[in-house]
Amino acid sequence: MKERLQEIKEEALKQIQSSDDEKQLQDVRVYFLGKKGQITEVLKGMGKLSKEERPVIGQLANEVRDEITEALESKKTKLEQAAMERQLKEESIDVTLPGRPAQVGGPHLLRKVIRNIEDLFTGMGYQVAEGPEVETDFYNFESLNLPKNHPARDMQDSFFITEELLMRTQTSPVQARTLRKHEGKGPVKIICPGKVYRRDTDDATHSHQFTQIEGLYVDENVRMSDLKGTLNEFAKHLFGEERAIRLRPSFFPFTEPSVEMDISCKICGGEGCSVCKGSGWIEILGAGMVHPNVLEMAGFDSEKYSGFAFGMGPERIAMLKYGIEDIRHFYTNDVRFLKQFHGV
Ligand code: 2NL
Repeated sequence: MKERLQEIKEEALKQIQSSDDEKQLQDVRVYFLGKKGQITEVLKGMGKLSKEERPVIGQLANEVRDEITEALESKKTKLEQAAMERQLKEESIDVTLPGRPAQVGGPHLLRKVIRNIEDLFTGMGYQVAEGPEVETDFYNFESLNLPKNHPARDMQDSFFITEELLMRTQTSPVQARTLRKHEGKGPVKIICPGKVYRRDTDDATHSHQFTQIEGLYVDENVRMSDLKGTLNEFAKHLFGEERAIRLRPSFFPFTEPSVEMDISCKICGGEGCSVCKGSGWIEILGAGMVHPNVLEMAGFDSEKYSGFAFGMGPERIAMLKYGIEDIRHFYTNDVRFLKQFHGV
């Protein structure tokens, strides 16, 4: 029996040594130390031993059991340490690797065009004014010489919210509100950028939501020549010193007389090409002398005061300046499109 116990011990230690996971160790434990294990098997034969031999074998069996248990424990610890080391190695971070560059954003192209125009006009003494996008029928239409049922309202299909409220179709109501705040006293010199809404079907040149910049200068003795000089400065600032402007008669309900401004075509130098449709001129904005009715409705004496106003679409300006062929590019915000203008 002594030899058998010795054999069990050696065999167990060998198997423990060659185990390489916890499941194998558990099997070894059951096989040698379990209820039906090898040591129990040996102890069953104790009955045949003499009184003197029994405690000796018993003690030896205990020692073998303790040694195997200890070997199992220490192997288990070793396996756990190895697993931990492997995991640490796999999950380690190499802090010497180069970092990923951060994506740097920038203002949207439309924002930049609007800012550029704001900068020019604030340099000429204008102030930037803003107002609500949900507007009353009064400020959006009536105060601008567009009474209810006036046929000129058809020029701007609108999103009405109630009988009296709508999404503004132009930024002019901001100017009408600002004029009213001045309580009949000039000068008023403002530029109004912002979003406007019209019931239009979206395509390459139309959008149901777009932006506008309007300007207004009201004071004593403001004349058409002041308008022309201001617009000339604007055209040269945005499109280049070599550009010429021309004013053509037009119609707006809120100005009289009204004009449309064209700039000379840069692409063909006035010869005529596809961009200017053969005319040598490109339409940029609408303008005119503020209609006396608009001044009176805002509380200004139209005998004493006069003024000019103009309105333009920053999308159109940007499309001409940067050769953009579809207005929808401004709103879909594909970074590949936006990125092209980070430097401008
Ligand atoms: C265009 C034409 C224009 C105005 C806007 C205006 C505002 C007041 C009084 C008089 Cl408060 N006029 N605004 C005047 C003429 C033209 O816009 O084609 N815009 C894109």
